[in-house]
This record gives sequence, C-alpha cells and structure tokens, in this order.
Amino acid sequence: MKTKSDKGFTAGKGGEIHQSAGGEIKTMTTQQGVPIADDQNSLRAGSRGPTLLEDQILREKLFHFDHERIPERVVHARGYGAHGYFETLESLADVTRADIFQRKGEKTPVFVRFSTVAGNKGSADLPRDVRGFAVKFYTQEGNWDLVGNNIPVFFIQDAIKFPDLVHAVKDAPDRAFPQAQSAHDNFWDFISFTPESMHMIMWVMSDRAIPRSFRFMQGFGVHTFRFVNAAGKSTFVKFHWKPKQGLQSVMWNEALKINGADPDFHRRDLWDAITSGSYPEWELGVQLFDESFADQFEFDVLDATKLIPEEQLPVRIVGRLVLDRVVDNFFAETEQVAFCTQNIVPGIDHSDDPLLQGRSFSYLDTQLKRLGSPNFTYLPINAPKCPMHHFQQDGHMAMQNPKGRANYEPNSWGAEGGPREDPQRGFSSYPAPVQGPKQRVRSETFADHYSQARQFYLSQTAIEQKHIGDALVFELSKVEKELIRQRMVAHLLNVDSGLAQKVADGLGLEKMPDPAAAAMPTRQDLVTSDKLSILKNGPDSFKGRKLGVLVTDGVDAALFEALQRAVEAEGAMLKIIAPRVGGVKDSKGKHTKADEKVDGGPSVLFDAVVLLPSEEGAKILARDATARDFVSDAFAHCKFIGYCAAAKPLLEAAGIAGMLDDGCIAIDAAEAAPKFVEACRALRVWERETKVDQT
Ligand code: HDE
Repeated sequence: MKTKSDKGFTAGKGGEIHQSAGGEIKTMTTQQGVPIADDQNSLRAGSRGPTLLEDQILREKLFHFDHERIPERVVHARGYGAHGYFETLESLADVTRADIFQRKGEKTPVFVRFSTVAGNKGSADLPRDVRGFAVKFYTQEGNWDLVGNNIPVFFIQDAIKFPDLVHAVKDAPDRAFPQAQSAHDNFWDFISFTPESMHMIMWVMSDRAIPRSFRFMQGFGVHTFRFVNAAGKSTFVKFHWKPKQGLQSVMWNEALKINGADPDFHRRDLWDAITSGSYPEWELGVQLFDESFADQFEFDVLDATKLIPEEQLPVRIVGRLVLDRVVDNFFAETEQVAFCTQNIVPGIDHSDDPLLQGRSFSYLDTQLKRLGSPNFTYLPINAPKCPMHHFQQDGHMAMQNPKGRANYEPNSWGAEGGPREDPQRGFSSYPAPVQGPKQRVRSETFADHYSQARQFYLSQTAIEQKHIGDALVFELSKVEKELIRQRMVAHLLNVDSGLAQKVADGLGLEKMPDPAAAAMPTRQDLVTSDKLSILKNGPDSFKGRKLGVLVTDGVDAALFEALQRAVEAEGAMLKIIAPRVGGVKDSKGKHTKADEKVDGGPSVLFDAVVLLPSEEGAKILARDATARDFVSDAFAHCKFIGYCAAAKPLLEAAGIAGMLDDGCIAIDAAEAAPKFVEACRALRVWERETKVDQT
C-alpha cells in the first residue's frame, strides 16, 4: 500500500484564496483570539491516522457550526428586512405625547421586516398569503414596534383561536404537507367553521395576497390603538402605511411560475431597489377618532375583523418611511430582530382589542424561545438607541449588567445608586375605566361576520372580482372533502350570491347549499369604498418597475439605445435577456452583456417586455420553447409587449400573432420607445384577460 510520509502536505494553501481586492488582510483567529496557522487540516496522529480530540481549533469550529440555527418563527418565518428612517411630517402634539410625533422634520431610525405567514424560512416568496409589515422605531423615548400586516383585518377575533388557525394553515402533522399555502383541506375545514374569518378570506383571495413586491403593498396596524396627549386625553388611532410607488400585484398563474423561476423574487426586489438607490417609501397615515365616533360606528372598533372605511374616516398623513440601507448580516439583523406588540412608548397605548391583548403575551414569550435569553434586548438590532438604565440583571448572555453596588431600588446610595422613576416623563397607562363580571364570552357587537366581506367584494373592479372568484375556485378545488367545499359556498351566499354561484359553478357543485346560518343578517346598506381596490389605487408611472428586453446578435442598435434612454428617463429598470449570458453584438458591432440567459429570465420576472431580435435571431428563438413561453406568458399575463418588425416569427411561434391588441406596441423607430414606456404606466392590459382566460 502506498503511504505518504507523516509530514504530509498542506492542502488548500493556493495563493489565489489569499488575494484581496485591497485593504489590510486580517489574521484569522479562534473565538479566543488565538491566531490560526492552518484552517484547512485537522490535527491527526500521522497523515492518515485518527483525528485527535485535542484539536481545539477543529472542536471550536464544529461546536459553533452545530449551534448555528435558532428556532425559526412559529409564524412569519420567512422574512426580509432593511434599515431606514421615519420622518415626522407634522406634529401630533395635540393628540399624543409620543416623542416621535412632536417635531416636524425629525428623522427617527427604523428597521422593517416583511414576511409571509405560513411558509417556513426556506419557502418561496409568492404563495397566496398575508404579508407581515413589522416596523421597529428606535425613538428617543424607547423602541416602538408597530407589528402589522399588508391586510387591515384579521382571521379571528380572539387570541385563543390563533394556535388553531395556524395549525390548520400549516402542513398537516401526519404528512407534513402541503407547505406554505392555504389550498388544502385542513385550512378550509377550519375556515368553514369560522364565519368571523369571511372578511379576511375576501382579502386573502384577492390579489393583495400575491403582491408584486414588498415595495408595492400597503401596511396596516390592524388593531385600534390609543394616542394619549400630555394632558392625559385619549384618542383612538388606526395606523396605515401607503406605498409612494402605488399598489401592484401579480396574477395567480404568474405567481405560480415566479415561485419556480425565482423563489427569492421579493427579497431580491428589495435588495436590488435599495442597492441601486431606488429607495422605497411609504407614507404613515392615521385614522383618529373618539369614543362618540366609536359608539356610532356600525361595528365594534375593538373587533380586528373590521376596518373603518377611509371614506367614512379619512386617513391623515403624518410621516414617511424610507428604506435606504440593506442589512450587513441577515442573521444578526433580520433573523434576530425581535418585534413585540408590547413595545409601546409614552403617548401610545393598547386598546382592549382581545386579539391585541393576546399578542402582547405571545410576542415576548416567543422571543425568549427563539433567542434563548431574556437578554435579547441587548442584541444591537433590538437595543434602543436612546439611553437605557434599569436593574434587570444576569441571565444567559448578560452583556450589560448594572455597575456599582446597587441593584435594587429604592436605595440610599444617591447618584451612585442607579436610575430612578420619573412620574412625569415615564410611561403611564391610560386609566380607562373597566368593570364587569369575569366571563368567557364574545361580545354581541362582534357578531356581524359578513357585511364587511360583502362591502369589500362590491368595492372591487370587475377584474378584481373575477380574481377573487378564480382564487376561491382554485383553493377549494384542492380541497378533497366535498362537504368542506359546500360549507364554504354556503358562507359565500351570505357575502354575494353572484360570487357564490360563480364558485359553485367553478367547483362543479351539483346542488347549491343553503346559506350558512348567520348570527346577524348581512347588511345591504354599506357603501362601497374605492380605497379597498388595488386597481383604483395603482401608480401613474412605470418608475421602479422592470422591463425585460429579449435581444439577439444583430439587435437594432438605434432602437435598443432609444429604449434604454426611455427607461432611464422614467426611473425604471431594464434587464437584458439573450440566448447566451455572455451577451450579444448589436447591428453596429457593439457588444452588450446580458443579465439573464433566456431560460433563467422568463417574462414573469418583468413588468413589461420588449422583443428586439434580429431577423436571424427571431427564427432561432422561434424554435426555443423557453423563448416562446417568454412571449406567450407575457401575453397571457396581460403585460405590455413592445416588438420590432423582425420579431414577427417569434410572435407567430408563440401563437399570439393573430391576437395582438392595444397592449402590443410596434417599436420600429426610436420615437416609439418613449411612447411604449409611457403606455407601460398602466402596468397591465386588463381588457385582454377575458380573451386569454375564458374559464
Ligand atoms: Fe403575529 N406573531 N400573532 N400577528 N405577527 C408573530 O412573533 C400572534 C397577528 C405579525 O417580522 C410571532 O416574533 C398571535 C396579527 C407579524 O418578526 C408570534 C396572534 C398581526 C409578525 C405571533 C397574532 C400579526 C408576527 C411569531 C393572535 C397583524 C412577524 C414570531 C392573537 C396586525 C414579525 C414572532 C417579524 C409574528 C403571535 C396575530 C402580525 C408567535 C398570538 C393580527 C408581522 O408571537
């Protein structure tokens, strides 16, 4: 047998791994700071002999690796965060003493984490799901966490139902599927027994649950909170985030394909936008109201399955949020950030919403489980950026124990005895009078489960109503037990009979069930609200959107350059897709690199597309299945399609040459490029949908 000498050789010492782009290269050390001479080989008895237990460098490295994971969040496990600032646009001193709302123009640092709810940490970005929109404000009087969603209402009215809801939507305990989606028996079984969910179900079946990106969605605090001013007066408040970029969602068939083409679609979008300087921005709005408004409002303001229409109570814009910095380290920041609804500051207080009250127990509790120590508050992402003094001490990973002799108060050690209370500045709860017998009941004022579901549905455009119906048919078609489908249609009859009929037809139900028994009849008198529609609140610009341009060798240089100029002028992004990622040579012989090879850059990843092949290139692309899909998908997803004359064979091969409509725009001269980009501001050609989808 051939053996090497005990001296052996040193593997992995190739000079190339020590080359650096510049700057001082630091010496690698152990966690104890001991310089490491060899990080490629463990310590052995002989070059082929057993590894020695003595090897503290190997043991430290493996030990740390073995403990890298922390439990993922039980819900909202998949998320993506970024830093930014909140700017106060007007002083709200008359209604709240919260420090952050006192001075117009003041900027407060924030960290925001967006998330899906049901999927695990490694799931895809675009299942049909609610999105989390959690904001940590590092104010000068402590951290305020506004832990909201992109939908203004919730599935349930009482925290005691939350574990059941989450168990039902997540994968079944025996088979561990389906994951990261609600299209299965357990979810719809639970929902069909939970009429209070019907309003939320309308939202989740709408395109709100498949947003184009985090940048194009709204956020809501959901619950009613209280503002309290310096005189101790309380005003109820609901919080709204409104994206400056406008609202936008994708289509369901598109979402299914995006999840395969780029499961990181949303996180990549946020990263790309921020790193390219296109900072996403939201306005913070508040709906303010008093007890008398609450008393005369049709529903209970403590019921998280209801919203207050903006037409009934306008949203006042009081600030703006800008995200301008990506994280340095995903784990340290996005994974370790610990949002807690209990994190409120003087001037902001809870209401008696039973969902909110349960949350405030759950969030602190869950952080202890996830982060393993009550000292998670010292992690840089969680620590306040204002002074912090208290007598809490010790515990796992204590990082900042109080100095000096006193670890209690009151004490007689004067200034050295540590911090003292401040009755004026300190947090004080709003002294809302409370009385009543202790009982396990749901208030009768929470009993109307269908009226706002109907109002939401009727407030949508025809195309949005179609999407809601289609989504219900899709989801319920994945349900195996017919009884569950029937129960759901019975609920829909209480929302809108047309919708119920459409879903029953789509499912092939043989007989229409009776309407579900309702605790209260559905109100027919609620006026529709335009603010509930996405399409009525879209953008008026193509800014921040992505145009995918399919090119080949010989691409017309003049058209290509005109298009690039037009996209830049609009503030949009242009991505080049080509048969090879190495790029193409244009008609003037200039070489341009591609961003994607055609099968890695399907049209679902773009908001609109342009086909600019040469005549020869179009013939080659016409024979390529992925290039044909690029075109036919863009058409089916109602996108604007620009094309040059040479693209005809590709349009024919994709089967759309005979169906071209106003959204298919010829770009045969440079002047046509800016006109095409202008047309793209409408984002989609919705009139096309009924032609391409006649189900
Ligand atoms: Fe959450 N929720 N939730 N939730 N939630 C969590 O906390 C919980 C609810 C929301 O990016 C958990 O840190 C209960 C409503 C967001 O880190 C957990 C109830 C709304 C996030 C928890 C609710 C939300 C969470 C899991 C019913 C919108 C992600 C990990 C009473 C207003 C925050 C964690 C992040 C996360 C409990 C209902 C939003 C277990 C018990 C309503 C955005 O504590």
